[in-house]
Amino acid sequence: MTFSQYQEPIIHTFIPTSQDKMDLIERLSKQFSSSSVGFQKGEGELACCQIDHPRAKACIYLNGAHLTNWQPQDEQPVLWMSDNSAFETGKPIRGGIPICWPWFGPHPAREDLPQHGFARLMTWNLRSVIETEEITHLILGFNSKECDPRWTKDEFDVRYALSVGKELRVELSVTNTGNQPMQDIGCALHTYFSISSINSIQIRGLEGVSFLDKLTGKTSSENSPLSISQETDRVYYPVTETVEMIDEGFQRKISVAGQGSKSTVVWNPWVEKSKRMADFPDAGFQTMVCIETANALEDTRTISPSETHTVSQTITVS
Ligand code: TA6
Repeated sequence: MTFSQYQEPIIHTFIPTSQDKMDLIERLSKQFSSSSVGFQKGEGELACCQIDHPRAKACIYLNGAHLTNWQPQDEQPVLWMSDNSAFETGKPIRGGIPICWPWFGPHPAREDLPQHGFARLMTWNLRSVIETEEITHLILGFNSKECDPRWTKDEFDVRYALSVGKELRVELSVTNTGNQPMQDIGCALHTYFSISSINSIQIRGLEGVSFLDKLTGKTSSENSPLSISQETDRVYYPVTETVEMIDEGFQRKISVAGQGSKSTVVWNPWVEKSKRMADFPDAGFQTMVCIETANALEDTRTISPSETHTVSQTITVS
């Protein structure tokens, strides 16, 4: 079926089925498969949604609502994936776009809670698939009733919308469904970009912006575009401009536009930290860099009862 036949977007809304015998993949296929969307057991037999749209290919795992691949038509893959990543329910996937929520980094008060929150450890529900000539649009979600009560007392509904096409837009929306404010909510769309070589890129748009160097604890700013030649772990704040990465080797510019966020994280583990991460190849630092649209450090948010806070990242390649 070609896309020109579509007059209106086709909307498949997931209607929870009763307890049936079909396994997750069959159930998803029955509810949502269409010309650009299919479901299969991916790495580690985890359920994943494969998108094969004329404008772009993509792969999303229900584990963490984790986008592991986005490749626009006539482009190389834009996201970096670790060859050593774990693919196990409840474990973070290394690469693509991990969703860090409802805190970024270590939990501010509790060592027993996972780094970067629990959203990337959850198996999310697929809620809708919309297809048009330009994009395939998915919404995944979960709510506080599905969470381990040890993690949080807040009541919420989390939605993650992906618009996959010539450009990629990912949008994390949180609605406070309780009657208490949700305090100090942090997050990061922790995007791993695939690059030709760490020596061939330059990051623009952060010149003059203050950043916390997490390796030294010092805050400073630089007036020139950022090149990376050592371990880099910086939280820039306040960021108001689109961040651009120029990749001489791949002859492409990747633009990262954030909304609902004033902090951007730039990370490359370099040599020693790469060796210390079991799910990260020793040489992996040479072909990746993270540019993360975040609510980190002083940019965490309070979400009032019945309020919705949205953070989005729009990525374009030229
Ligand atoms: O965003 C940068 C960072 O906070 C680094 O400090 C490093 O820990 C990275 O995230 C990866 O964290 P992860 O828990 O995914 O290994």
